[in-house]
Amino acid sequence: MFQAVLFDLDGVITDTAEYHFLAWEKLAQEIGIKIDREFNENLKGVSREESLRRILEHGGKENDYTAEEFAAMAKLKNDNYVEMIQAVSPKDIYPGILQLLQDLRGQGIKIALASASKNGPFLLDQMQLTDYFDAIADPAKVAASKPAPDIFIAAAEGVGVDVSQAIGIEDAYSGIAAIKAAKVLPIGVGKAEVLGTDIALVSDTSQLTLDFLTKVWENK
Ligand code: UVW
Repeated sequence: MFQAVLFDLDGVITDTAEYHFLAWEKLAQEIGIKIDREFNENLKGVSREESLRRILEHGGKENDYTAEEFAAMAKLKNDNYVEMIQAVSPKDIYPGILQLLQDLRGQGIKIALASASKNGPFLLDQMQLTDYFDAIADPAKVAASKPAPDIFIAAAEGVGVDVSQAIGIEDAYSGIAAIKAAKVLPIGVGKAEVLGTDIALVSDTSQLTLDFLTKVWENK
């Protein structure tokens, strides 16, 4: 049996992936770059700074700003995003997630957060989920962001479980790549076209039951 589950947050525990998109779209518009939901797939699971780099590159403006201007734009996006997430509450937890957390706890399976977002701890608090988490990996302390394995390795270390004994849950391509690189067993929330055909997938979080995770683990 697996000993830990390492969760991404945005798009797995709640719908903040949408708020990230809206906040990036607003910032991009302000600097004359158009982004759409298809392009946004490239930003999912990616750090704030890397997301901004990708947006500037997309608009051909990667050489147009100083380091100070870059930092100011990242801050502007985050200020806007933080304003949007003030209203997040337990009502915003995705279907099935609370039950899964309770069932994992009941079985003594460790739970960790492996999110690239520095807003992760605030969001867990808003949804009253903090107490379910045995560890929250700090994205500011890992050397490389997803698709590098660092945040998943840090999350497993945080709960004292070897990566070979953990399951990772992600909705983003870069996140699944990070889970695989960490040698954790991946489960994807989303479509095979985006996440690949070689991993266990659910189309929505209500299918993320302890029973499902156990079956995926037994068939690995
Ligand atoms: C991400 O966008 C992933 O992180 P943050 O919430 O820190 O901007």
